[in-house]
Amino acid sequence: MIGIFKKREKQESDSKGFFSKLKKGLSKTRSGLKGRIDRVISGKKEIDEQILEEIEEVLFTADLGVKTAQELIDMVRDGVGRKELQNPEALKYALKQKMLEFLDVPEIEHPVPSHGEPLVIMVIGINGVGKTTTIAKAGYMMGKEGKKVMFVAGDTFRAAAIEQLQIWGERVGAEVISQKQGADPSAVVYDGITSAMSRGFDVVLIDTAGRLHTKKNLMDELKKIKRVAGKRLPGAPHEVWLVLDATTGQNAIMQAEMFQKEIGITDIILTKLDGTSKGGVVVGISNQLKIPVRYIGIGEGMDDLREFDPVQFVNAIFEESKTN
Ligand SMILES: Nc1nc2c(ncn2[C@@H]2O[C@H](COP(=O)(O)OP(=O)(O)OP(=O)(O)O)[C@@H](O)[C@H]2O)c(=O)[nH]1
Ligand SMILES: [Mg+2]
Repeated sequence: MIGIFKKREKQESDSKGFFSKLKKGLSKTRSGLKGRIDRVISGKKEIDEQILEEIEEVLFTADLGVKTAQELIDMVRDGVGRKELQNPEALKYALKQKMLEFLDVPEIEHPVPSHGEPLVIMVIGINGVGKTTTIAKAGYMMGKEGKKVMFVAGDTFRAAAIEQLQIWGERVGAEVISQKQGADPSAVVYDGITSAMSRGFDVVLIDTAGRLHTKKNLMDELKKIKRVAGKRLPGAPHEVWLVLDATTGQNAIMQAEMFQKEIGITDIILTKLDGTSKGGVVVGISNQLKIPVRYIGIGEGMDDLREFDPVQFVNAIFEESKTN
């Protein structure tokens, strides 16, 4: 039987070290957003039309996406019009609060495995966004929690993709189920889930291709994998993680819309937040897609994936030292 809906466990995080790493990684985003806003309002006592126009420009070029930037601007103009946002500090505070509101996206309901069944997670996204690395990092994290983790090499398009997953599996202590290059990914997934069920695995992470001959091929293949997984284990894949590369900015929003429409997603994983100036895209994705950003990647190491914490993120951008 498929369980009802799961309540996400809050991951314990070693906040301090991670927060400083997050802050460092987001320094370009911070200077592009908060830094520019500070320059616009510095020394000003009141918000006038010229300031409003300059703020508009900052927001429209901060990779938030047009819709989100517009909503922030409307909020600011409204507040100024109603004389609620008259000084620069109030304006900054209001922007921060509104971004937090956008980032507060409820979990998407999805089936959970019944007792004794593995949690099956399908990981999708276009090529190069960080799917395989995310699987490695997530597997490492789950292994540390005492879970028995399996990786399934569902990207059979390239031999190197299978090898890459095998290397990661060895490194993080996860079992890897694979077949040779060119094998039907759905067959590999079917075998993987069967093996995980009979050998008591807790989690199955399915790696998938990011590029096939055509976009239609890719979508058809992902749909088939999803279907076959559900046939083998009703409810599977319980979660579908879409991996997006933060450095692609607003393009990531378009990718999310496409995968959401074609496949359906339960969680977004945003990688490469370290060093990008386009971190504002997190706010745009959350507000536009209403799919929660579950984890963020801030480096290439196996320890560089963390649960996304909106408060921490906004504080890192607006440079405050508190983590909660
Ligand atoms: N800086 C940084 N690099 C990352 C992060 N996540 C992944 N990468 C790098 O991005 C590159 C692509 O990662 P992969 O995991 O191979 O991406 P993929 O989506 O599996 O790619 P395909 O299999 O080709 O579709 C690698 O060099 C990773 O090390 C991150 O959070 N930060
Ligand atoms: Mg890959």
